[in-house]
Amino acid sequence: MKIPTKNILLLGFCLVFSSVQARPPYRLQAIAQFHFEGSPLKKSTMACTFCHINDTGGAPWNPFGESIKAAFRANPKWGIADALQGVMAAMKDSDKDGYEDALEVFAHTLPGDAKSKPKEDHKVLLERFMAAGGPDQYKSNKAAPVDSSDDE
Ligand SMILES: [Ca+2]
Repeated sequence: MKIPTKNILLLGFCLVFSSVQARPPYRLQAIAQFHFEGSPLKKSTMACTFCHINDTGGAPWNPFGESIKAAFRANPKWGIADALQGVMAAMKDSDKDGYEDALEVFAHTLPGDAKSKPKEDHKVLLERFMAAGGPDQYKSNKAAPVDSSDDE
């Protein structure tokens, strides 16, 4: 059976269009896992620019979003909850503003935008962060899948 060209073009358009849409489930998971207060329906609770360059989501991603993407590439079996947990545990400073991503999540600044960073002294903030539970406070409520492959 021959598929009309216009149907192939429509399918291609749908695939491309769906891949550039913001991922509300990712945002909702981040809001819950990072303990952000407020309505998840409001961008003021967590802006798309938390991970994306543009406030409409989609490509390109900011350095923090790129860190999450890198976690997915390194751990193909991870879901978003595992990736968020892994990036927090890495204590990396994705936007290189002197504050680790997890500290910025704790302080509610943007971990992927060097122009947004905590006003609090790094040492003082780190002490408060560790007293609150450190990176473990952003652990997923779901267990990360175990890699059972034998290719070490
Ligand atoms: Ca930072």
